[in-house]
Amino acid sequence: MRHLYSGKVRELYETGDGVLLLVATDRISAFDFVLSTEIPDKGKILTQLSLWWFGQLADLVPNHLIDAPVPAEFAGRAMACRRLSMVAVECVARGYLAGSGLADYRRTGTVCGIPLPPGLTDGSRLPQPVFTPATKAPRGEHDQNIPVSAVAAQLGPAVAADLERITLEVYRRGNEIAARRGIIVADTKVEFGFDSDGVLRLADEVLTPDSSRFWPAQQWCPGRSQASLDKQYVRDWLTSPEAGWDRSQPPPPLPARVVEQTRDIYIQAYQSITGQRWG
Ligand code: Q0Q
Repeated sequence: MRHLYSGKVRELYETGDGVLLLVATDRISAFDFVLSTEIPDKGKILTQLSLWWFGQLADLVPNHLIDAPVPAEFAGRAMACRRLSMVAVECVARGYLAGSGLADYRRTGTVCGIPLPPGLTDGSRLPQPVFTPATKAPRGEHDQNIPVSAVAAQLGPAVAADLERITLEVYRRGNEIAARRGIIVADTKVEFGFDSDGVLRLADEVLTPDSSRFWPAQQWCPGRSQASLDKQYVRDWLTSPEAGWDRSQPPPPLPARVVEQTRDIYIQAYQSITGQRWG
């Protein structure tokens, strides 16, 4: 097996017969650091959630999954995929204002050149979801938001229109399904690639708390940063006096109770979204 890429919390391998394995680890990132403490089963839970979402979205768009065996060492936390020619654009859909979208709005009143109504704030729900593409930044840097016109210049207007349409459809369906379970999907990032027949396919992971902002709907309150469904315990502990984290240094290891609380949240999210019990 050949190791191709390392991401913050994921690895990409290629098997001997050309099958790609998208492997999720138990690593967790916060404040742009990969923490030294792992969350047991996080890789398995998010992989199974992603596989469930691919099934829910199969009528909207073909995907990169193939039915191929996964090595025992990655059991449950790897997706076997066909190799695609990846689209070099981060396809993001936003239904709410946060992160780089909020920063762009505060600076320019727009996101990716799309004018938004005045008076919006952190966590505001947008009048309708917007497609906000970004360039793939080098490791350790943040992606740069770009206008759809730049995607059309790079890939052609037809492909740009397909990326926008499908990204928004994936977001809408994901947010609708999650909302019924009390979870707001504020935004999500999806990746696409072309297969050897030129078919555009949904790739990577989809609608996980690592690729999306998951907010508990009951705690949604525009005007401040929203509680993250999966990472708030980690963030709150890291910024607590108990942690004593010197921000110029890597974060300290997490206490066992924070690890267990976070693992429980991933299990609860999986069970409530998919309707299937974990384990
Ligand atoms: C591909 N990645 C992501 C990544 C670091 C994953 C390239 N079907 C595919 C896929 C997929 N998915 C990729 N390439 C060709 N065919 C996925 C961003 C990066 C670790 C894991 N990069």
